[in-house]
Amino acid sequence: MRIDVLTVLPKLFEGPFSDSILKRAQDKGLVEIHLHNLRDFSTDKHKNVDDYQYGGGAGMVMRIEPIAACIEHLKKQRDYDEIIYMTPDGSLLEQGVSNFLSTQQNLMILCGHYKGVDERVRQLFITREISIGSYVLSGGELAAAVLVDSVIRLIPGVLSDETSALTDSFQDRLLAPPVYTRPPDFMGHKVPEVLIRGNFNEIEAWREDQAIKRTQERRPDLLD
Ligand code: 6GU
Repeated sequence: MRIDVLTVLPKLFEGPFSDSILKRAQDKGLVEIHLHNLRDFSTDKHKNVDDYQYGGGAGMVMRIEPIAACIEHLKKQRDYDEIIYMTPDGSLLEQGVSNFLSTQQNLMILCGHYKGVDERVRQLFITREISIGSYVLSGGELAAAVLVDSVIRLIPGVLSDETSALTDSFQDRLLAPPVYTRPPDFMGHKVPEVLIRGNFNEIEAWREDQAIKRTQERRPDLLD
């Protein structure tokens, strides 16, 4: 998979993309992440990427020209399956969307900033608008990093334990059951007997039961 990220703050990605699972996925050649600084596509003398909004009001708007130039530049080189805009008014990111995106070849992700992008960018180029939750971030960058992480870990070969992505919270619309490791007794707080006994069927049934209980208590909306 190839992911192109369009941003005014490429530095924000250096941390999340250069460690752990995302680093390993890139090192293994399973994913290529390319960062593009929108400022490099601005043709005015101050390399401005934003401007005042028509009609007045506080906050700058990202201009269409640098964004269009960057998108066209990339589209000339390959076809994109999705051109995603990260925005608080997009549709809420859910596991199913990450699952779908993980099967695609070429993704482009545009990070919004300031008051967002000129509406015509959305009309002309964007195939999908995604928000990661009902709160406002300073820009789309951290949200894009969240999206990229959730997608890349689903690509076959990225996780060392191939099955573990399947037992994540949300993968079957249930939260994950509790997990334990040694010691079996920590100052009187014991690991549940059923896990210690080691009967596979019994453990599976217990986990299922715990997952349902936990989901009922914490995220009843997932069960609807
Ligand atoms: Cl995608 N962008 C911004 N700026 N804020 C957000 C968001 C995205 N998702 C939730 N809050």
